[in-house]
Amino acid sequence: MSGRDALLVSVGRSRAEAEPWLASFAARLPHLDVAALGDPVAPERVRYAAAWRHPHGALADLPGLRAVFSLGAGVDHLLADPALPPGVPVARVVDPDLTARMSEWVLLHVLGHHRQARRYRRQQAESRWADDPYQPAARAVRVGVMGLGVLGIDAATKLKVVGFDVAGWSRSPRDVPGIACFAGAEGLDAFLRRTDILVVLLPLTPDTAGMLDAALFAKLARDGRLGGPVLINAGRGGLQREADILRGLDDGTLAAATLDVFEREPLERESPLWRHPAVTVTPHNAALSDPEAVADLIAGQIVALERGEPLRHAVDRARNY
Ligand code: NDP
Ligand code: OXD
Repeated sequence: MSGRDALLVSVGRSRAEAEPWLASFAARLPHLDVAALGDPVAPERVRYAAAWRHPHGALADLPGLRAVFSLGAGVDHLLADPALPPGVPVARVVDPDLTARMSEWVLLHVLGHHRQARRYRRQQAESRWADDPYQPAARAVRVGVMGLGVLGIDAATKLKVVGFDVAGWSRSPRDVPGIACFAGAEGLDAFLRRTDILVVLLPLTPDTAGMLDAALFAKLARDGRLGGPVLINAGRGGLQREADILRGLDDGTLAAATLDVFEREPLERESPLWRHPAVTVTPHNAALSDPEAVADLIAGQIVALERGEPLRHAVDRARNY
């Protein structure tokens, strides 16, 4: 084995999952050995790690580790590892390709609820020609985006361009042109009260875990034009209480839901969410990380670090995102 610095890549549980990433990194970082978890690389040679849902403990005992890169925008999968070395900086993906994909998904599903896509699919299956003369204009539909970060701001801005009446909610106060901004626990109720379609793009942290529950759904607007509030979650499954979503859909607290993320993934075949007529399920693919784009980003970050520049897109480990 060489004595060169190494990048350790850990994706899921098998080497096969890591394969496309290994090739992408090796092509961009010829001065490093690019190793998969389990490859024979001396721990002290590992300077960098790039990980997505790695086995907990796999990044411990690497004395030369300078930075850990998430292969996605979220870092909850890394920070949940109690053995993640405490002093090592963690960076996440901020990539225009990923951001654009997420906004496409959000627009698709907000427009689908607004223009009653499920209803017309059902009618077509029944060969039934029936119109709804009371469809509201986009400007009469209030969309609330939870999380005004990289993804939330892009989605909110594009929803505004379509014509929706858009608000956003974040931890600290934000000023986004054209968007009514609310912040913190003190701003949450007012934000929910004016929301017909709730779009969730929050990270999973100890503060946000489980917050999409019955109490929150009960605070959404009851006077909207869609026959009841709609939930759209592409943040993380750990944000939501699925039993409360199902109860809310059945008792009318919620009119419909589109979910890309789940308490347990893959969503179990037995989950009633698959079959509920008011639920749309997508398989955690609202915004996939493209190995080429993300390898470009991370390779650029490593080269910049080696030039002595600060790590870009580092997360605040005390804040958990
Ligand atoms: P950012 O870190 O850029 O933004 C996070 C936003 O959430 C910020 O506005 C932040 O507030 C807000 N926030 C965090 N904690 C709280 C809180 N306790 N109360 C209120 N607001 C809070 O993240 P991104 O926009 O890049 O990504 C968001 C999440 O989307 C990721 O963490 C990931 O979980 C998910 N994701 C899902 C994908 C999918 O395919 N389903 C793909 C990519 C990402 P503030 O502005 O004050 O910091
Ligand atoms: C991400 C994701 O965080 O794909 O990037 O969920």
